[in-house]
Formats: sequence, C-alpha cells, structure tokens
Amino acid sequence: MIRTIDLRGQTPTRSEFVQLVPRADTDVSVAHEAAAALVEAVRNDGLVALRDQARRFDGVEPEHVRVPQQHIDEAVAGLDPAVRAALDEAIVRVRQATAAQIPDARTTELADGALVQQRWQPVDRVGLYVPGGKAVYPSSVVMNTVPAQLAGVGSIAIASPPQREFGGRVHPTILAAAGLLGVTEVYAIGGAGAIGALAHGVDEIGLDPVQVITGPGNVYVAAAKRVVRGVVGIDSEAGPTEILIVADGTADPAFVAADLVSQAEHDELAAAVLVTDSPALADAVLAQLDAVAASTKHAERVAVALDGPQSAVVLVDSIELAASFSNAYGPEHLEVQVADPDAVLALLTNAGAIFVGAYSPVSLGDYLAGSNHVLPTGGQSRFSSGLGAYTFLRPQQVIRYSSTALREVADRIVALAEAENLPAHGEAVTARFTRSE
Ligand code: HSO
Ligand code: ZN
Repeated sequence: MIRTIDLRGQTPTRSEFVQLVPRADTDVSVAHEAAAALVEAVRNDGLVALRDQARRFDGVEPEHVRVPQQHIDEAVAGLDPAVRAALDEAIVRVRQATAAQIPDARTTELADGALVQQRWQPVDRVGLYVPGGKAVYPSSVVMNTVPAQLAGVGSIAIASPPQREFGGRVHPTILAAAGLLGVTEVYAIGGAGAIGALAHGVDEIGLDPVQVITGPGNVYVAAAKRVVRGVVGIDSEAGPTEILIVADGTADPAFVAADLVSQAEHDELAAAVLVTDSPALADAVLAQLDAVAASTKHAERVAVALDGPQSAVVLVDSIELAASFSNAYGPEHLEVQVADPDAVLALLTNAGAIFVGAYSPVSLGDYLAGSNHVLPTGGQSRFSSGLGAYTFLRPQQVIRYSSTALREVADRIVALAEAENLPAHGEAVTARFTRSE
C-alpha cells in the first residue's frame, strides 16, 4: 500500500518537503574502480579487451563487432508492422518538436563595424549507448538519435551489447530502430568497455572517438561515463524514473492511478507521487490503486515501487502548496490535472517535462507526444534539462571588428592590459595602428 503523508494544517519548508519523500539512492561510485579498469583495458587493448569483456559480461562473443549493414536492413524488414508504424510516427513527431530547439544565429552590432555573432555549432561526432538485457527500448534510440541528427551532428555511432539470445547480435528491435533513423554505424559492444571504446576509439574496427556520449545504462555504464567525462561530454546521469502528479478534486482518480502505475512499471526503485489538496481525490485514488497495480503484468515490480519510501500520496491545504512541493522535489515527469492548469503552470519551476490535462499522460511523452523522454531524475531538474538538440550544440561567438571599430576601443584595451600587467596585450592592438607606411 502506498503511504499517505497528511500535511494539512502545515506549511513545510522546501527542505522539509524534500525529506518527506526521499529519493531511492543509487550509488554509482561503488562501480567506479571496476568501470575505470574496463575503460582502461579497452583503451590499451582495443578489440581484444572488447571481446574478452563480451565473453565475461554478455556471455557471448559477437561474430561481427561492427554490425554489417545487411543485419540492420534485415532487422528493419523483420519488424512487426504495427511497431514499425508506431516508430515511424514517433520519429516524425520528435523531429518536428525538436526542430524548435535549434536557435538561429544572431549577430549583434555593438558599433559601426563591431560585430559579435552568436552561432550554435554541433559537435562532430556522437556515441549513443543503448542497453540490452531486460529493458530494450527502441523508443530511447529515437529520443537520443533524433536530437543529434537535427542538431546537425555529422557522424553518429550506436553501441549496444551483443545478446546471447540472438546469437551475439545486437537486439533486432534496436537494430531496426537504428535502421529507420538512417544510422549505419552500430557496434555490438556493451557495458563500461563500450563507453571506453566510444570515448577513446578502437582502430581495428574503424571506431573513431566521439565527442559526446549519451544514453542510459546500468551502474557500470554510468560509472564509465563519469570516468571518460572531460575526454568527452556526457548527458546527465539517469536514475530511477519518477512521476509526480499535482491534482485537485476535478481530476479523474482512474487516470491518476493508471499514470502512477505506468511509471512504477519501470523499476522497483521508481517513484510515484500524488500531491493533492483534495482528500476526496486521494481517497478515490487509494481505493483503486491496489487493484490497478495488482492487475498489471509487472504487478510485483509495481507493488515494490509503490510501497517504497520514494512513493506517496501527499495531502496539502492548497494547490499552491502542491506546486511548492513539486518545485522543491523537482520531478522528472510532472503531471498537472487541475481545474485551472495555466494558473498552476505559472507557479511551476522545476520539472523535466510537464504534462498538462487529463489527456496528456506520461506514456504519451514516453513514445509519441513529440517531446523527448530522456529527462533529468533525482532532483536534477532543479538545474538541468532533458536531452535535446542543444545537448549536441555549443554556443560559439564569432568576433569581427573593422579597423575603425578596433581603433575606437584601442585606448580602453591598452588601459585594461596595463592594469593587468599584460602590456603585450595592448601592444597587439597598437601595433596595428603605429606601422610606418
Ligand atoms: N519513462 C521512461 C522512458 C521510457 N518509457 C521508455 C517507456 N520506454 C523514462 O523517461
Ligand atoms: Zn516510461
């Protein structure tokens, strides 16, 4: 049974709110040493190390570490038509919504002939890690690949572990998703070693180092990403998924219960939180939640997630307090099911993505809304965002001054250069104007 926290009559502070519903903690640092050793082995021994790690961790050695195009094409051809249509639709929608994330270049003219341009430059090459094992998410291939493509990244490599079940090949659904997206460079490599391979490259298989690595994975993958950070850029670390629902008495309890269960399905450590100012809604949700949770395929996992300390039904005095709770918590997914959603939206600050109204469940965003489902967990939405085209773009300033424009500020530069005891800085400017003809 999910626990109820009754805060009626109270106005908790931000930190009290956060302590009331603690996150399940996953400690990545415990895997640091092992991950660092695996990354180093791949850096030093390349393909030999990758093969050795595949035997040890995946229980199978891939026949082809670089997946032949024919295997990708076969996977696309073998895809269930309904799944193919759904992936096609997801790709179209995510492309459309992601296009809005790409800023135009802008030029500021600070004086006559004094120009500073702000442009957005994609990184050259990225690596996308796709886990194998029990969670095979072709939707995540879409969510990671489309933003990189729209950002204008020229070269994309996908790494995914060889699967014993498929004779050492990458999972066919993953291959099919890659094929539908037009990604041709896929490697049957997994775990920390795959992160090392993407970061440092592996000559023997023509794997060039990438500049940014994104994608979820187990604790070793997360630790390996920490190890290579600095050599490459990485996306934010993904913890167990979270849903927080802010709802009032107008919300439909059946929708609320279904949505709580939907994200609890991912993981025993998933967090499902309802914050409401309506005791009647809380009662109605509680009355059906157990039955909904018990009747779903992954009932055991869902029950553990809902019963955990990270999940709760929280009763507060007002919808404003519910919004304050949500802001303090900083959920990955936030649903707003209230009579006046715009008024509540105006109060909300921290969330990975916000789903408004009775017909915008998180599952819509997981697959087909057009928004991205790679979102900050564990309170990281307080300072970061979900994955997007900007993950692969760098703002870059281009400076272009004319002779007259430079001359106009020459004295100022000399003054500052002298104040900093760096006279050669000033001389680099005056040299341009003191040349005898
Ligand atoms: N809700 C997950 C993403 C996902 N759901 C993939 C289904 N497949 C984390 O945002
Ligand atoms: Zn999901």
